[in-house]
Amino acid sequence: MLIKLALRITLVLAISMLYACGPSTKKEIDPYDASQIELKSPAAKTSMERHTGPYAVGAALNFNAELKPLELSPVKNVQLDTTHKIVEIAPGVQFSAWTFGDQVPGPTIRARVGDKIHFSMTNRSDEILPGISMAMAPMMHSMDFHAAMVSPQDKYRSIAPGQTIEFEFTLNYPGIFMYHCGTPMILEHIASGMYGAVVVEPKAGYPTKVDHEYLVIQSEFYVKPDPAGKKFNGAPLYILDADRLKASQPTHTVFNGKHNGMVKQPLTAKPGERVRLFVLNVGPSKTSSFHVVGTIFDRVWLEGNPDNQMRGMQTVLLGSSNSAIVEMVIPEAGSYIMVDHHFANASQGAIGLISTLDKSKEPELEHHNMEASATPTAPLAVKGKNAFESKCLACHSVGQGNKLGPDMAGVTQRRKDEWLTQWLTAPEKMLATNDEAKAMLKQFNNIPMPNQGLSSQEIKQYLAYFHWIDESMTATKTKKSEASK
Ligand code: HEC
Ligand SMILES: [Cu+2]
Repeated sequence: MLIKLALRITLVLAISMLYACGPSTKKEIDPYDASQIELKSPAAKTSMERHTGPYAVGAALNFNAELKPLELSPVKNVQLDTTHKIVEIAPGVQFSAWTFGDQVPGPTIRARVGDKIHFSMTNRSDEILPGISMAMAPMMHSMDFHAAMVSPQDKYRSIAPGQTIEFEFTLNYPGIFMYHCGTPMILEHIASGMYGAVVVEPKAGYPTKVDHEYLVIQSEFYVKPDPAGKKFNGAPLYILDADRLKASQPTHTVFNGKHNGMVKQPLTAKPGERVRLFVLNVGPSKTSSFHVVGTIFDRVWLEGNPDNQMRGMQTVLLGSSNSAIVEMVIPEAGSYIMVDHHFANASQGAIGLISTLDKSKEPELEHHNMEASATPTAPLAVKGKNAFESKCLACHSVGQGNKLGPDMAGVTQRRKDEWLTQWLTAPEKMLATNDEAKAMLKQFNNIPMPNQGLSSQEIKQYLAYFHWIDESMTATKTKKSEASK
């Protein structure tokens, strides 16, 4: 009995001692301590043996915004060849680009801390791609991985057309790391499209669970029509504008390589779901103030490393080659707008949507931002636009689909000016007497539009604005169909 009691006391003592001095005696190991990370890698090899076939090969590669889950092999074999190619960066803008893996941005490599990347690349800028026998002189290129810790003189050396370079490195830090061509003039190689991302997960994965993972890369283009008037598929060919590039005056600022690309094809999520965005600002010269209209970033991991955590952020500021993982909840049904909150950049195309709606139901979405970047010049229409934005946007959109009331895009095509004037003067009278108005009321959940108390002069301004909208949209459409001829 006594022995038992003594035993029990010693046990309790031992446990409490463990608790008391546990944290202070246990040495925290810094996961980034030099003893914990791998700094050695074999020398790069170059050869004249060229890759043939596909330009991008590897199970760890992702080609779209939606990322596949991590592929588990500890060595990731990745082949990304360089090509010269024409890519459409905005409707009708065929740009003469240089690529990794034949796309802009290049494919995304997904891996995890401790993995080795075994990389190989053939400079295939000398291959003549179908339809472009035009002058895009083959040239030297190279690969610079921000995810690596290696000698740049060894691994990042430039190779000539037809050459292949191969090297290996270990991923030591989690994050979203840029890769790009490092051949002088680096600025020109990046602005021509030679960049992409490596997403490196922490060894034990992320500390949160999400329903969707998407990649958003922001970048600028600096383009001008080819001075010799060259065409591609009937549309004018655009080339790099070196003057604008040096002056940091982009013509397009975009997400994932395409002007308003994710407005046309929104990322999707359901109400209540948690979304993880891997955001990288490539630049080359602008800063991004990344924001999602309608929600708050629950967590922001600067550079994509959960060690660098911030909570409850409205925007995250990303310099050239900075990145962040942002996680947010989609609160309710709607279209949440991703923008660079430097609105001059957003109006150049850095805009996209995370939508709970079926994208096939929102065919007019793409028009919206053409409106945002354009402004009428006629004074009457300008007044109409300003008045519309302060009095009507609560219930109406222009080209963004129906809200409480109908989308105003195309309204002058559905209704005569006379009808619109009567409607705006006294909607309640129209709802009582006019069959079209009655049908519309039914369609809009029997919510009557309140009389806005507008004067006849104000109504003229709204009509001028609506006509300008529909005319500029037709103009855009005609331009597009000419381009596709
Ligand atoms: C409180 C919400 C609300 C506000 C504010 C509002 N509207 Fe409306 N509007 C509606 C609704 C709802 C309808 C659809 C008809 C109905 O249900 O009464 C409508 C219909 C219209 C139509 C007819 C569209 C068509 O396709 O025929 C026009 C034009 C219009 N509104 C213009 C305006 C203008 C201009 C303003 C600002 C001065 C404005 N509305 C402010 C709710 C609103
Ligand atoms: Cu290059």
